[in-house]
Amino acid sequence: MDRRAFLRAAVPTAAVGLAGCIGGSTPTDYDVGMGAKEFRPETLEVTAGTTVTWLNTNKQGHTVTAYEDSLPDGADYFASGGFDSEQEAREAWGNSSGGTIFEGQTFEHTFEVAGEYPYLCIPHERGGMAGTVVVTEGSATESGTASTDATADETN
Ligand SMILES: [Cu+2]
Repeated sequence: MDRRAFLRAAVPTAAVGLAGCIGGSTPTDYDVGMGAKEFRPETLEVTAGTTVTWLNTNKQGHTVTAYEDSLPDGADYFASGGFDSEQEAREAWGNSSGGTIFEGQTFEHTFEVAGEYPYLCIPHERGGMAGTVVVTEGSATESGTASTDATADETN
């Protein structure tokens, strides 16, 4: 295949991709924002099966790194950079700032197992930058249960 022809053909697609990822405004559809030294909100509650999106709303680089020892039984490890363990994530950060989420970038993780998931930002660990995702049992079909609970609260 003629390489020049291929490149010409590929340019429009690449341009669209860039517009979607970088050229656009900061994403507004996220669950947890990263400030200078904190996650907002610090504690997020979701139902099992929910995909949580973190967005770095700050100029500094941050990480989302799960505390491995605190994960619920059977839960997948998660860390920005895609590392399989906390040790791996910490080593990568120490070696080359691996796993950094830069300004305007997002990180996603889907939580399948109920329980509490404490996590931290490695570069700001000493500043206390940490958060928790609380995953409760349930699915979209349980919205009826939630409204029942709300009604019960009102009558009590
Ligand atoms: Cu941080």
